[in-house]
Amino acid sequence: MKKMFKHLFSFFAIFAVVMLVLGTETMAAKKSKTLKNTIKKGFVRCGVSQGLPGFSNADASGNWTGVDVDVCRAVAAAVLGDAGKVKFTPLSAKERFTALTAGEIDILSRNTTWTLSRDADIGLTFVGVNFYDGQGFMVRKASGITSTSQFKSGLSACVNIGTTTELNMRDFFTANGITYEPVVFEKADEVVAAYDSGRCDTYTTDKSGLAAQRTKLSNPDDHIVLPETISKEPLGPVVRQGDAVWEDIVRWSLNVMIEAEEYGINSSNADSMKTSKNPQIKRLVGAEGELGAALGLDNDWSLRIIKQVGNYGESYKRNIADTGILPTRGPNELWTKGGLLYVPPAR
Ligand SMILES: N[C@@H](CCC(=O)N[C@@H](CS)C(=O)NCC(=O)O)C(=O)O
Repeated sequence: MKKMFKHLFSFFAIFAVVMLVLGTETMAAKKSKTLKNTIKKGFVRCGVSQGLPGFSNADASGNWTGVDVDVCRAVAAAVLGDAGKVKFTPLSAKERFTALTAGEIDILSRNTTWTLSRDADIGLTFVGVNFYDGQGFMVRKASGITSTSQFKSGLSACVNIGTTTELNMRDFFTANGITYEPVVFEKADEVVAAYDSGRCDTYTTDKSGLAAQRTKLSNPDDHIVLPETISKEPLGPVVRQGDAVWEDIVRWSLNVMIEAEEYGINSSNADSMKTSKNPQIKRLVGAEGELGAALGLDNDWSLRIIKQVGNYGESYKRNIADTGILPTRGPNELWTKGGLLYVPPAR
């Protein structure tokens, strides 16, 4: 009898030790298949555009830059400790959602508009907004058109397939009783080339897209973007539905960039902010609280994002303002400065 108790005791002791070891093996990584796989692979798998300056664009040596690229770099800094550990997959608008749901990528950060039908679609979860946009039209200056109110039935419009752009354009022309000829292409460069060669009277997409693509035209100065904005295009990163931990990591990586700007924390002063008197600043740089643990990460996850990628303002300046694409922030200014950028508090 005594011997049996002894065996039972050793069995429970071993069981307890095994449970303890398994338990400490990062709780969140266990709950998140995506986080676990990302750590195993050693890089974040990020779906981007096929080349949209300011948002996601590769240079001649294959280095990707842009505000959409920076969301994935922020996640890599948080999860893997290195913003450089990202594998980018260029995707057309049509391909992007399937690539995510099929598991080819783990974050879709590709000027993607958050809409009800996309969000409610089985398989997709939008985590936030990294650029507030709206759809516009570009025309040749020589056409004499300065407002959409001058559009006449029969006009042709170059557009990307698989976008909200196609749908908004239909709504806009229907509402205004104008008949039109959509000229659709899958690749953005085909749309730009078709418009540039005179195949269409107008080129329509998100206004940020128009500003970016205008730089690719043979004579950008021969074209204007009309003042009207016909839709709301809140652009943001998307993850596969069903991995709540990964969803939180991506959402809060973006939020940290925005909140860091709000609190005046940037890539150069982040370390020195550890001794700030403000508890919220201290939390954002990991000197107080346990925000990292809440996401299954270490407590320097957010400090690394700010140091390696920068705050939202730094990313915007580097990618969109200084490149001349959209010199002013417009709605993409912080709420404290009259803009729309307002993220829940990281606390
Ligand atoms: N925001 C819209 C439009 C996104 C879109 O695909 N726009 C085109 C025109 S700017 C684009 O990204 N082109 C770049 C590319 O395909 O690489 C959506 O989510 O449907």
